Amino acid sequence: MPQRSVVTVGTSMLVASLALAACGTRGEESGGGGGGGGDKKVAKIGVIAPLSGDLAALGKGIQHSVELAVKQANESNAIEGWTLEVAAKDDEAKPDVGKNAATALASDKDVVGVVGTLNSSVAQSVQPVLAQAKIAQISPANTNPSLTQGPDFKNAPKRTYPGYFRTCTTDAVQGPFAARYLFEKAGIKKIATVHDKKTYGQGLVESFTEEYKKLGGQVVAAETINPDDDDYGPVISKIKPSSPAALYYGGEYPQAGPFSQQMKAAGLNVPLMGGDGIFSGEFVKLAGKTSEGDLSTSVGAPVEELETAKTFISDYEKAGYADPYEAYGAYSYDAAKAIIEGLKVSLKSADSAEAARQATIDAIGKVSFDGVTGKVAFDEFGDTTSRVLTVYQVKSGKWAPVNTEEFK
Ligand code: ABU
Repeated sequence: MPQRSVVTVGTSMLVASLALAACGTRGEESGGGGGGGGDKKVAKIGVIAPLSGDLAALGKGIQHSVELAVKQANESNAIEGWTLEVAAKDDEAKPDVGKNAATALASDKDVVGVVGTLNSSVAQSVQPVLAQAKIAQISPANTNPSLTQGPDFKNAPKRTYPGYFRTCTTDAVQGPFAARYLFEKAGIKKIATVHDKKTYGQGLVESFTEEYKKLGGQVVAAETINPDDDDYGPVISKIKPSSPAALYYGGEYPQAGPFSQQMKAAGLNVPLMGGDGIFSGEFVKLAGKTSEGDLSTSVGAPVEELETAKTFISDYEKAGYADPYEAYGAYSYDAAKAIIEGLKVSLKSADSAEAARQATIDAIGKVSFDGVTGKVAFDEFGDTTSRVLTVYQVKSGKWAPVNTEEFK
């Protein structure tokens, strides 16, 4: 049975769900596939992600992967006496909407942890709200380093939110990884950069540029676009005379796809490379046929090639979700599992979910298990201990892995 989710249930089920949740207990029949008998207490794992708009493909993959982890935990009676539920909120990829979503989840006494957000810029407004409520947050996708290590992460890293963790690596790794691939492996010595002025895009280009120049690469143009632009002609015209051998793009696929298409159409016929924000089938759809040869990096090894991901992939397919797990599904599943591992400790002797919030944060900091994406554990900043990344290239209209490495 698919796991119930606050945003996906029908009206009558939602009313029944709210009535039962108000009591803080749930009978087995309505407990979402839980084992064991008698009444159970309810603990909720929130999801904050873009469930509508341009980035919904990635956001829905996050939501369903959390639903799968929760469904399986209930089926195996992972936490005796407790039923887990998913409370998913749409952040529309906007910081202010994300803040409202976090506020709503924080005011729900049953919420003990949140998986999300997708966007680093949204995380910046969600972190303080969840921190104030002592709710653990694990992002499967935020890659901006400042979220875990503070604004001066290069010189004086300092953890700002003790309840914030992530299962993906950061752009302090992803940017240099891309720079080394382009300079050393692809032999590209002259590049142009473009970013969308957002937290993720700007940070990624900065960390890429620093490493690329250190290696001896030449940045022949460094341009920006606005987050709402859709005509990139003027920027492409500025870049073209500098004759770069490739273009490094900081931002996400809704703009990167059309940018790639427009630059090729304008005769700037060189590969566009971006980070995990463009690693989606949606990029290829938007960029069209001329995206052949474009590149991206993404966190971790290719999920489809991981022995450890085989069960996740087949369980996800069997569950029949309407949307694919996409770039962050496996990382979201591992994030939900990390929260569930924490809850196994924190809920053991808790009278209520709310009373277990701080203990959940403490327990998550100590988890160490073999997840779908590899070892799941966090360092002193809340960052994943894994530094594996992959370069992908568009081949025959699909992203294909070309190089997977642990960054050292
Ligand atoms: N990590 C790529 C997209 C999400 C973000 O960090 O903004």
